[in-house]
Amino acid sequence: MEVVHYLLIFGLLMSDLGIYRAQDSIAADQAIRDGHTLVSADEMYELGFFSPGKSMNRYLGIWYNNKSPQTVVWVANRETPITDLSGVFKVDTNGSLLVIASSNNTIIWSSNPGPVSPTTINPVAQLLSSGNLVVRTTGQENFIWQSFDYPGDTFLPGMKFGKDLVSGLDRRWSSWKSLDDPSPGPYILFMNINGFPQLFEEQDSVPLSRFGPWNGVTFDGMPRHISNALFTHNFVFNDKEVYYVYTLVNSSVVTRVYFSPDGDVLRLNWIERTQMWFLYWKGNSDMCIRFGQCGSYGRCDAKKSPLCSCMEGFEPRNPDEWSASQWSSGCRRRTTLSCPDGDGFRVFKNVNMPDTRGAWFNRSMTLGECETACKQNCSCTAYANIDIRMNGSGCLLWFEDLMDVRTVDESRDLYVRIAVSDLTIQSIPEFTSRPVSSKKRQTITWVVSILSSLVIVILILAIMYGWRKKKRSQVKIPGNSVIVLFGLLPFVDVLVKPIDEEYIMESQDDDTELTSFSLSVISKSTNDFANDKKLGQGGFGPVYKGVLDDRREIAVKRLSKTSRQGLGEFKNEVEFIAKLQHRNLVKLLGYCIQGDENMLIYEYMPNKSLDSFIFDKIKSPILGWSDRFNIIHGIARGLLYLHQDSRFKIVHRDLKTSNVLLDVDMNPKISDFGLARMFREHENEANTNNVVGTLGYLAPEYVVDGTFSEKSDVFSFGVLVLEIVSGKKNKGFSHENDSDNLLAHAWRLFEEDMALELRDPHIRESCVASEVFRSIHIGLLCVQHFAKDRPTMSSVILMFDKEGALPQPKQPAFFAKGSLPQLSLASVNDITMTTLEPR
Ligand SMILES: *[C@@H]1O[C@H](CO)[C@@H](O)[C@H](O)[C@H]1NC(C)=O
Ligand SMILES: *[C@@H]1O[C@H](CO)[C@@H](O)[C@H](O)[C@H]1NC(C)=O
Ligand SMILES: *[C@@H]1O[C@H](CO)[C@@H](O)[C@H](O)[C@H]1NC(C)=O
Ligand SMILES: *[C@@H]1O[C@H](CO)[C@@H](O)[C@H](O)[C@H]1NC(C)=O
Ligand SMILES: *[C@@H]1O[C@H](CO)[C@@H](O)[C@H](O)[C@H]1NC(C)=O
Ligand SMILES: *[C@@H]1O[C@H](CO)[C@@H](O)[C@H](O)[C@H]1NC(C)=O
Ligand SMILES: *[C@@H]1O[C@H](CO)[C@@H](O)[C@H](O)[C@H]1NC(C)=O
Ligand SMILES: CC(=O)N[C@H]1CO[C@H](CO)[C@@H](O)[C@@H]1O
Repeated sequence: MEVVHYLLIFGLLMSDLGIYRAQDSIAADQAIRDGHTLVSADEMYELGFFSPGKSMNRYLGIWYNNKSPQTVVWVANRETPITDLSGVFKVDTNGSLLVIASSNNTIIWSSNPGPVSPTTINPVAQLLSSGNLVVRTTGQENFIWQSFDYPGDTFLPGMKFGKDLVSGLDRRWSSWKSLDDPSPGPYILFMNINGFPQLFEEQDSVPLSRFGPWNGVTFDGMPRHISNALFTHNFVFNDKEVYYVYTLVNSSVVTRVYFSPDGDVLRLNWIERTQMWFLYWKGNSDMCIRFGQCGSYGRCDAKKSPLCSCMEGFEPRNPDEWSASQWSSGCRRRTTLSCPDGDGFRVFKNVNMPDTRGAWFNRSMTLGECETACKQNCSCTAYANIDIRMNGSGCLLWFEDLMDVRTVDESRDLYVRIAVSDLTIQSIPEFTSRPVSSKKRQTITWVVSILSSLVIVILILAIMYGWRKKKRSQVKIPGNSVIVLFGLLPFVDVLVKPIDEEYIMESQDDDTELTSFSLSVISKSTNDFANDKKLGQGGFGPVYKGVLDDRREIAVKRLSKTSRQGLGEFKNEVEFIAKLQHRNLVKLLGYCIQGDENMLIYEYMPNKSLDSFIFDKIKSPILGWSDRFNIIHGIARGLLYLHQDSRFKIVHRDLKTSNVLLDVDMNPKISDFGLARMFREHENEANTNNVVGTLGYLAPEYVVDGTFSEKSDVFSFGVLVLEIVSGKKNKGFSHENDSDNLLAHAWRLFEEDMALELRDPHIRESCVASEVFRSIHIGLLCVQHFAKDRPTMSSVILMFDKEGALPQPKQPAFFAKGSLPQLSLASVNDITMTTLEPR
């Protein structure tokens, strides 16, 4: 059997003999030099020196053998690179692993296995098939040292993630600084054992997200199906250690959990057919995962707008901030508690467990005992079971304000102490609230909860059955069943580039799961792309209306086959829109990729785009002031979401009337993300040589310098508001006074106290003068020349919602007609993708 280990691949320098061969272990008299590698017995992993990304530095690391691009799973000298090719890896006779720069004979890194007696050991280092680099005494099983105890940014099957309470060893992850630099970046993920253990992600020691606590089946708040297909996982929590571990069901599956330099937690699977890593699951995808998003007693629901609401019985602590989407101040009780007699407990269903860092627990108590314990202590704010299996067991008690409560799909009860007078407030039906005193209600609650757990069990069984059926029907495709299950396989070729190019598709959440439509279905639904089904021309190709067999109406965006630039936008659009969910953003239903066809399928917007109303002589009168005001509001909220509320900061870059679609009820939805750009957390501004967008909506700093930021969207928003109010296009605006454009005209009227003159004659009757006036005022604030003078979208929303005085706008950009930029493309049109050369 040993022979198998000695495969000839690249080779290893047998120090004295000079023979190169591959093996999986080295003894104390051997060394691995830069250029040579160790390979694990199953040939899965390889150890040697490498240079990450564009860097020239050399690091000792472990990566997947035979996978391209090189995917590193562990690095020894993360912070101390070797700058030349003189690196040597060896085992010291005392059991230490050493990385040495032989050009100057310096020890760059050592493993320091702790107190090992040098006389008794005869150490050997071995790269196991699990990817674990271990040191042991020859012939003995237990490890003196193992790389699994010092994880970096990759979590492999069999690794323990958490704390050894006896030795104090804390196995936490830290992301790389960048793809070129493996030294620890700002993000860490670790097991926080204060109170009841949970996982925390921190950025520069500030909590970013929280996962857990473990509920017996999975981390609370995570979908349970995640664990089923590929691996089993477990959480061990006893006097000696607290850790999480996962084990593959079929060891031939290649999967890893990766902590990216941006702080994202991703599970990636290797797909042999396409030779690519495929994103299977992403840990922190929705906005509610941001720790404390809604403050104390706030409840976050990613599917709702606004994101945060107060838990029933609570009200915003600071209503002004709250209505401006600044939720961090949270909520407070409507009625103060009068413990012990005036309080009861209200059941909250479908919520995850609040932050347990300050919680108390006992794993053998029943829910009844738990209730008694909480009732007896007036500082106890809530209680719940720990383990959801077997009808629930264990007791968690909270003594502080409840933080980080999110709405989740899994049913789980949290009992929160509330004044009796608040128990019946709002939507929750009578029987779910339970005053302490009422025996009768208690019985009802029991009956109801037994009934509802039955229903849930049946539901779960039904889902599992359906799921298994789905799985069975798809397993035929060799090697890919796992991915097919999650529905996005066709994207592998087109969209999922290697992870270092940051093309990431989310696929895990049933609600955001995109459907793959077949070409024949789409073709049929659009009458074979008949001309009369054409709705218009989008940024990268025509858009058609379709009707599916189930009568659902769809809009089909078809990428022109000739457009190379279009493909980039197409990918961009999918990348963004799939991540975003908001009432005022258009919803992507699925895609169709077959042969050389690339299409995106959207919900159909029966009332077309905003420009088809406001600039149309016949339809313009239909759109009265209240509709217009509502549309302005909706666009503002959609934009605020892009800029601030989503986990990412996104600049749309092409906001205009034709990109605002209207649904049945004339609610606006922002569409066309082909040009959108994502900003990193601390990035505020970017620069481009390729100015794209549509004339008339572009901010001056963008046209002139190519600089864009959220403030360039604010500018476009301002133009849009003035257009909606006036019913006139900014581009091509004409007026008896020839020297004015729309912005200058609006400003002049405003200065002369005649702002209302600007309004569309069609809204004269329906308008509310104060609202029109305020809209013009805010519009003018948004189109000010200097980006720094323009308000952010959150202040725009505040300005709309409140009555107070507004600042005086300064002169708008492009004040005189002649100052509009002279552009190399003179015949520009309203279609996106006007490419301008910045001066
Ligand atoms: C030895 O060489 C390595 C790699 O070139 C370098 O990183 C290190 O700083 C050098 N140490 C000394 C003491 O010169
Ligand atoms: C083992 O040897 C290395 C290098 O000689 C040294 O740095 C390390 O401290 C030693 N470790 C122990 C446990 O003696
Ligand atoms: C594991 O997966 C491989 C490849 O998909 C398959 O050939 C093999 O039968 C599986 N083994 C088990 C035990 O399911
Ligand atoms: C936990 O609760 C059980 C049952 O009530 C009790 O016997 C046990 O002592 C408790 N343990 C602790 C640590 O409080
Ligand atoms: C209530 O619980 C808190 C926190 O565990 C504790 O400090 C306090 O002594 C308890 N009060 C009573 C009356 O038991
Ligand atoms: C769950 O509760 C029901 C009703 O109290 C009981 O009949 C059933 O045996 C319980 N199941 C388990 C696994 O404890
Ligand atoms: C045109 O603008 C000039 C200032 O540039 C102003 O004096 C004049 O009254 C304006 N005319 C009309 C018709 O608005
Ligand atoms: C104002 C307007 O035209 N509204 C229309 C929007 O679309 C729905 C559905 O087609 C129509 O019923 C409305 O009249």
